[in-house]
Amino acid sequence: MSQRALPAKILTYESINPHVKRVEYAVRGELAIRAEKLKDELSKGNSHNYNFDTVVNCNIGNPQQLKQKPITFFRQVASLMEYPDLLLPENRTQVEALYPIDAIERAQKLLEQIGSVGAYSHSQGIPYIRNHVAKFIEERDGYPANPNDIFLTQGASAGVQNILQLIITHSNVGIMIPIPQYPLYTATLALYDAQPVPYYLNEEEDWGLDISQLTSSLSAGRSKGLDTRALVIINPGNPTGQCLTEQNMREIINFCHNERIILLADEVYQTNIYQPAERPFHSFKKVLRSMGRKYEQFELFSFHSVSKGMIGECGRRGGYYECTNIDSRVVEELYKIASVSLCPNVQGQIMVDLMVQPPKRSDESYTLYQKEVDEIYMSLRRRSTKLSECFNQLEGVTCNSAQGSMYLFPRIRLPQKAIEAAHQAGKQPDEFYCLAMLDATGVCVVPGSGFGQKNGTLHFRSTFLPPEELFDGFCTRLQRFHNEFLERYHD
Ligand code: DCS
Repeated sequence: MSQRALPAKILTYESINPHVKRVEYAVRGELAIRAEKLKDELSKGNSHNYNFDTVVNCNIGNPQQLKQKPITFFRQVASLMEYPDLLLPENRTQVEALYPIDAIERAQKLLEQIGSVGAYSHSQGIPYIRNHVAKFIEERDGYPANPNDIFLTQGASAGVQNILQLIITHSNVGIMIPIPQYPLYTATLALYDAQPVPYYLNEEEDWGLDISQLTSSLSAGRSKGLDTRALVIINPGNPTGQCLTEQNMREIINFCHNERIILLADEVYQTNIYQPAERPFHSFKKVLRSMGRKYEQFELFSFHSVSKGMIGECGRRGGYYECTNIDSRVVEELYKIASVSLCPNVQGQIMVDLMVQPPKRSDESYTLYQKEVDEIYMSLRRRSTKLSECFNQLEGVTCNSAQGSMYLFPRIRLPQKAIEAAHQAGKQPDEFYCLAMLDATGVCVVPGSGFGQKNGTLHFRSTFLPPEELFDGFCTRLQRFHNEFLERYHD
């Protein structure tokens, strides 16, 4: 009897979950992989093959990878939490010589509440820290917050994934997402088998959000038979950097209210605001509360993170989400989901505590803390302007300034010959351009196609996080590359 040969492996590319295969995440995609290879080459001393001796990662909003220094007070507390024997009486004199008294006191209080950072904590997040988060939200917004509605998470990513998982009940569920968007959203929708319902941001209006876009996008989704249940807003935007006006936010809330749509407000860049007078940050929670009783059942999830702002503690994986007007039985189910993963990592939770309760004016650490935050902020603002000026000088490139966040999303216009060459190479034209830029300059950016863009337009996303001293050289190299590229593919 002939036996059919079985594949050697049970788990093959063909046999895994097809939803996993549909996931795409450009921020760590082909460009980033090529950049790692180049770094490896350079570290082996092969720099003579290239026009540059360092690779600059502008592909990811990861400030400390690009030498941003951590906030001293935060690391002081974290280090005492990591090694609490430093707080024993016999070490006191030495520790007081090294650490300011408020860092010591903060660590002592946290230790009393938490115990060892090596122990699992409450699944929803340490209650003491959730109280601080609620207080922070109350002070930011001027409206009450309930610690029981707050979930501490492994970065904002884990929170977004949990909430989308909760909302997606079948494969015809539609989730409204901005285009361009941060690919966490399309990736998670692919994973949980739901359908993106794209709405387009308006590049000509500084990437503003036009309510008529929401209406037409919703009807387009409905005409495809989609059950659209939620709307994602990224404010300030990634990759587009826009910051919504309060009036616009009211319109969005009103739209969701009329259409019975849940709002997901991704507010991880809430302190990365570069035009604070014209475009201050408002949280959706605050705007919602200011709209009165009519909206008292309005369902909102808001996300925040320690990865962004002036903190940039991406590797700590700390964040939280707040549930507003969510049915208590649904919150219980979210607790159950959180408990399946036991708890968010404890050092990440501590970082959230420090973010929401930084040193106060009367504390010993205040002056240094404020100086560090101000320096990072001013430098980010300068860098955002310098880089957008640099992009705007390139032929055929236009770039809006960043009202917030850490990114610029310039539009590029490529000659037809370059577009044909890209297709011949099996690449998207923006990807082709970005790969050529990486090979010529060592600067790694992400093609616009990874975020979505209006048909017929091409972009790339660059962070403005590299250290300031690299900027001039960086712009000169970019200029040279761009001119050569245009010349090579001249129509
Ligand atoms: N939401 C937005 C809008 C983000 O930009 C990011 C990270 C996250 C959520 C998730 O962050 P954490 O899980 O670390 O809290 N931004 C990615 C990016 O575009 N570059 O770096 C990471």
